[in-house]
Amino acid sequence: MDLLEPFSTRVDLREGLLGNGVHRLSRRISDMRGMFQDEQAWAEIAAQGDPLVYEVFVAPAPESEGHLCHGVTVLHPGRVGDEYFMTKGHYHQKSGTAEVYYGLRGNGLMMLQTRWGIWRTVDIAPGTVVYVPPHWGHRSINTADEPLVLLFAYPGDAGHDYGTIESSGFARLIVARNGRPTLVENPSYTAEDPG
Ligand code: S6P
Ligand code: ZN
Repeated sequence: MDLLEPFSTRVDLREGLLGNGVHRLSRRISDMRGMFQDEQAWAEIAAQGDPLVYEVFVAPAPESEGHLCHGVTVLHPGRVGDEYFMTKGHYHQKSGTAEVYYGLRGNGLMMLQTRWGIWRTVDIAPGTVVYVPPHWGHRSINTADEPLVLLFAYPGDAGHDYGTIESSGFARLIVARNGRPTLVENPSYTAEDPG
């Protein structure tokens, strides 16, 4: 039997997850080509400083069956045009795997969607636990002026499918209207055919 040594990590609400072996991934505006509706605004922001949109800090749990991958996402505040900063969003490659998120700091929402275009939003704030059931694609959106910090855990063998969201998007967008987060239809969304 492969026996992994128990370990702990520490969450810092500004710096993310800290500890030995924590892996840090950063996505800047330039890494998110095609994800925001206003392509001109995206290009201007990418050319003028290319700010960090989010960072993911992953604890050193193996990405394999039986393990729980876990970590912290720090999603910075900002907008591209009137669309709030958000994560790329993905489905799990192994579609029947779920995920849990726990809000640590800030305010925002999770956008959830099935491949056939059923969508839901769930608010997330400090103390909120969001359950992402199997088969739902998910994206986090920061609707506030401070970082949105989320703890997450998902099965180690879940895997990530980014391609579906990259090519089809989500059915709804969250944009600022009169300073308030508002749900609008995504004109470029295409659902998969349920067959
Ligand atoms: C992984 C989990 C999170 C996201 C992170 C960044 O299953 O949902 O760790 O990876 O919030 O989002 P994304 O869409 O770039 O992976
Ligand atoms: Zn996920």
